[in-house]
Amino acid sequence: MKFLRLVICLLLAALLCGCAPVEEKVQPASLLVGYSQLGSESAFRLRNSQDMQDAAKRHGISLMFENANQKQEKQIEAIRSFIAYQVDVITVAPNVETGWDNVLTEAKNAGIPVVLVDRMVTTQDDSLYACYIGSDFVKQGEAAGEYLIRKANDLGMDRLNIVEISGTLDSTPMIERQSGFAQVISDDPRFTMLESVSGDFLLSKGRECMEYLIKKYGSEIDVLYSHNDSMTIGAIEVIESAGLVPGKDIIIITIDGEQAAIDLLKAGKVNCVIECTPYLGDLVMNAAKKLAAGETVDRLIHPDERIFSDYDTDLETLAPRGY
Ligand code: GYE
Repeated sequence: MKFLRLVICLLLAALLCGCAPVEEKVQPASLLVGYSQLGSESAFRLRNSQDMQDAAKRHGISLMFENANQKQEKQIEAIRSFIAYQVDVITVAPNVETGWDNVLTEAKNAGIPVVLVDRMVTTQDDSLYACYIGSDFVKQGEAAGEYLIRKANDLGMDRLNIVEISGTLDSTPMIERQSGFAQVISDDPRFTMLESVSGDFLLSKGRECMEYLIKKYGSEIDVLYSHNDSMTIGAIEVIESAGLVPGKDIIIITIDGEQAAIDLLKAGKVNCVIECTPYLGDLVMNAAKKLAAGETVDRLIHPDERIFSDYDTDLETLAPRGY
């Protein structure tokens, strides 16, 4: 009883002197975002994963990160777990473009907005995702074609045989890098596409593809158009083993812009590196915050990207690429 009297007296004293106990400052609940990452197949992908996690921390967002290791069914499982957790926003880098309608409809029915990161999906129902944040891959393919035309003109070459090592079949970057490049060169009679083979964005498969192409076409090959730097690195090992000089006997155009590719460009072993930035985290987290607040965002959000080539004079001043 005495204790109760003491507490009441203390509370009365506090109230009288206006220093009532301060309300516990309630932290706003941080957003909960789910990210279904497709895998770990390249330096680009590893950096994208890290950047998404770093950006979530910078933005005070709780990120549920799931890596599917190149398996679409694991991405679908991850999205279903995000729905069960009732995350505020779902973000996903879809490995391939098809097969998403059912799970994205489940997200829509759960009232959870979806942000596509780095790759698109093919669907008849545009309401299944709020926006796409990533590169314009058609533009990247077009840039590759435009570089090749410039190089052919400067070298005065009237016939060039091309081989293409493409990315993961049915993935947006593979489809659009191939179409963008073809759109630019297909009307030019100097260019012949000998063959396109898929290296699945993997260094090891890039090596296998180049072994196959060199065995089949040998010194007929004038140009290698490779959809990512990892495959290019594997291909260059094979080109050199065959006694050919990369960047001279074979003009090499590659995409991503990882440090290793820039180093090859500086060494003259690659001729053109088209940047495809993995640093999408801040763009994604900004969009997630807006969507969670009920705001709309642009449907397509492309990062700024540049082209590096043997025409550049600033290669020695480039900042480290970070991937
Ligand atoms: O070019 C490659 C990665 O989706 C744009 O996927 C990305 C591509 C990138 O494996 O390195």
